[in-house]
Amino acid sequence: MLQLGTVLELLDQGGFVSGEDLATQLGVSRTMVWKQIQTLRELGYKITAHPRRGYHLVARPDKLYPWEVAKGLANQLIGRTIEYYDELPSTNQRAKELLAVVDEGTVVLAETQTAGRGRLGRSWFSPPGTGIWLSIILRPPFSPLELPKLNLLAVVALSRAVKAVLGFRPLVKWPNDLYYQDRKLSGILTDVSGEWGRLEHVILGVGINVNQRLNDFPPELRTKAGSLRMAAGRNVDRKDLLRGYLQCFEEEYFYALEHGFDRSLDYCRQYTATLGRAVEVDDGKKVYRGEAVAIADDGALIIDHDGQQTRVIAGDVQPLFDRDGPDS
Ligand code: BT5
Repeated sequence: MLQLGTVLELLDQGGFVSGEDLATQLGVSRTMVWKQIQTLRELGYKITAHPRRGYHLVARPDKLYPWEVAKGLANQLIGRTIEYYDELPSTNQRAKELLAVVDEGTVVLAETQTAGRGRLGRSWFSPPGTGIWLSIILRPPFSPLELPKLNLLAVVALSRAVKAVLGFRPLVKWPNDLYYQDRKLSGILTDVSGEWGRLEHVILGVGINVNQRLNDFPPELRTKAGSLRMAAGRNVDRKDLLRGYLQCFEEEYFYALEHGFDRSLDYCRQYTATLGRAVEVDDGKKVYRGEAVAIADDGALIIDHDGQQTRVIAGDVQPLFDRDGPDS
């Protein structure tokens, strides 16, 4: 597969490249070059061949092939290895199977998931070609108590990446979602393993809706899910966005390793889809109705309700009204 990336680089000069030149530069036979071109065509690359002038790369497919994502990505850890699949039940599940044999920072990626998972046994809609469904394998030196902050960090990195690549800034919805205009663009599912008090592995699963139109979502999601395309009003290059996300994630993660999570938490407080709103919070044991007033330094949400304040470490938050209040 590495060779395919090299062939593409040579073809990517804009014009025509002769089979002979390719063979010389790659140090292989012309038959081998032809085979590689065929493989690229099967992968969806549009390559024309002219008898005298040679090969010409006309178009690339809309696929998240590792060599495409790696182009121009200077990361030291995150996404240095990308395990790519056309289809998986769930990238988190595959990441779990690979834990023992892959390095930290490995990213497991699938064009579609047949059994994509949300939290608490819920399902995650992951159609082919329109989203980014990935898992990042981490071995962070954090305690399990820091997981809520790591979840938020993953959402912050995505918000930053969208701002950098597309120019608008989606908001962080505590504890694990990215929202734009009250629609969910992305969710995070973290699976962990380790002994008490120590995290051995973290599998950070990230689902990002990129190019879906409203009607691509199943009816039950149409009032609450959104995509970056719907927000931007145009088609979004999934490769650019994914590269941007891996860059922002590494930057945010390295910063937290060195200085802690304060910067990520401040971002959550500033660009929040949760704070200052009347909400209903279900922490799995109890349901609170009140106002989300703060995110604490350990990542917990503070709810003001019935004349008292409660800290919630993990749970589901539903706004009680639209953004503009009960009368809108
Ligand atoms: C999440 O759960 O938001 C975590 C989603 C994580 C998905 C990624 S994709 C890669 C990796 N591999 C996996 O198998 N999973 C991860 P939660 O907060 O429980 O939200 C789930 C709820 O969101 C569902 O019950 C639906 O109501 C809604 N939902 C499902 N698919 C959605 C979608 N594509 N976009 C927006 N909302 C969706």
